[in-house]
Amino acid sequence: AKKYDIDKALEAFGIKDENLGTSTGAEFFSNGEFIESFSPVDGAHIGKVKSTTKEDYEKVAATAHEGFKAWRKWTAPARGEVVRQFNDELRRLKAPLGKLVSYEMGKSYQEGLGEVQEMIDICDFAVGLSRQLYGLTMHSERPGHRMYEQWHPLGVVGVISAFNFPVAVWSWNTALAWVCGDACIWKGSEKTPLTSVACQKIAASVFEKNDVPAGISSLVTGDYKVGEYMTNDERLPLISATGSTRMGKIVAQTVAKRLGKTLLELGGNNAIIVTPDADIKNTVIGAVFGAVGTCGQRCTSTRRLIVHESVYNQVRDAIVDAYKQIRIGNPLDENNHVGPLIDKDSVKNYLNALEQVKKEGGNVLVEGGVLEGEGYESGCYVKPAIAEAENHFKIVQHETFAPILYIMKYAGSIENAMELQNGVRQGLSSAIMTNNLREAEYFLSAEGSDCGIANVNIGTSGAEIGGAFGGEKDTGGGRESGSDAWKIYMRRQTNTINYTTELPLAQGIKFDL
Ligand code: UN1
Repeated sequence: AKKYDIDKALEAFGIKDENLGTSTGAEFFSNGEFIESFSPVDGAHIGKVKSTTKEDYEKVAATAHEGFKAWRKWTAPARGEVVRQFNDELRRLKAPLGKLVSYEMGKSYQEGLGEVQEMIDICDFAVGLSRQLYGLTMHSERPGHRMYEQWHPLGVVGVISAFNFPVAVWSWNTALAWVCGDACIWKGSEKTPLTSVACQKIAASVFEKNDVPAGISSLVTGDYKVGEYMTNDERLPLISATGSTRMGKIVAQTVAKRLGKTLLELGGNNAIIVTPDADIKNTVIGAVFGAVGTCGQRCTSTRRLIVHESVYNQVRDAIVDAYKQIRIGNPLDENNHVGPLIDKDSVKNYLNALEQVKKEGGNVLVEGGVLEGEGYESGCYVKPAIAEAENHFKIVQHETFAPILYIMKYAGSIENAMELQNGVRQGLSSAIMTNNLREAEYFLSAEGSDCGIANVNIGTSGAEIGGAFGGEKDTGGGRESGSDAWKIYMRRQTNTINYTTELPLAQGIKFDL
């Protein structure tokens, strides 16, 4: 296969020099150590980006804060127009950005394109939203009074995103926050620093052309220490963070200490329930894509398959059979379904999980393992595995960010499957495969799935941007993307206006002077 020319690819975004890493939009600067980026695709060193020091961060936060004061005075549709132009650039750069995501992160090129498509979609959504930041009006209990609420820009929003969706999750937050009138400081994953720089360059070019104040799109780079600058910063009223539950608990506590707000999108442990009335063909497609897509590194990846005993053997055999067709290899080659894991630490976690499930009594149906030889030199390519396991196993209760699918049996009614599905700490995505209306409606009812996402006859992953995205319990409770998720990026104000010559008090209180 022809080697991917990273220098040429980066040129598409205007990335040339090496002193990249911290930016308020107008310029890149940094005094920190270099963070090296290695591609999991071929192990190549593909670039380096400087990390953000405390002093750098101070400059970014101060600029963003100043920028916000000007940006909030722009009308929302005018801010929407900037996002529209940003979206034009995304459409123009969809292929190179999708490829860069694929090369730096390791997901298939199709999925890299899909991720950029999510950016395009959320920008479209945000542009429309810029004319729909509606508040309610209410009837006052006092005569000659009018009451309504309005939504004002919130301030500087901190966005901490993960390697697995290195560009889309940033845009879910920023596209909305920008039309809402906020400035954003983004810390992307230190595992995918080049894609962050590419996004920042695209935004900066459009923002500059439109004389958007400096700091409205800001980028910081680094590990958890840079995240701590953000979570401790009182100038940031909202921190939106995507990542592990462990990380989310730390972020939540730190931000809560200063009474800031958090939007958390943390781990999942997503299951598909397969009932006796399931369409087996669609079940197989949904489950296999859910389990092995993005090499099992989506928050929404299918981790568990809960299958009714009456169809268990049939479903198990069909899925094991489907795994034989999976092509693992260079994700830029469109013939491959599955690319590498993000890095060797991740490979270690994958191997540990496989060992653990055996130790706990699991029965491996499709053996895993690390691939070696030509095309697999990075050491990050692994075989998607399936194990028969029980829900209470420690390893099944834990989210392993890798293509391991646990399959388990349920007997009797849908209630039993529901108990298994909800019997984990995480609550992001869930699905049921059934053509039985009663089962489907039960699954969607108050007694049903306790997840933020509950699907019927589709898998657990691949949510559209139009809905609110997020989940309950250890998933953190946040909602981003569509529906009314925009409200968290604004502050609500209730206004009461008296247009009479009297001053009546609420609750009928008399106060005569
Ligand atoms: C994530 O894994 O953090 O629903 C986001 C999906 C994608 C987004 C996943 N649209 O699978």
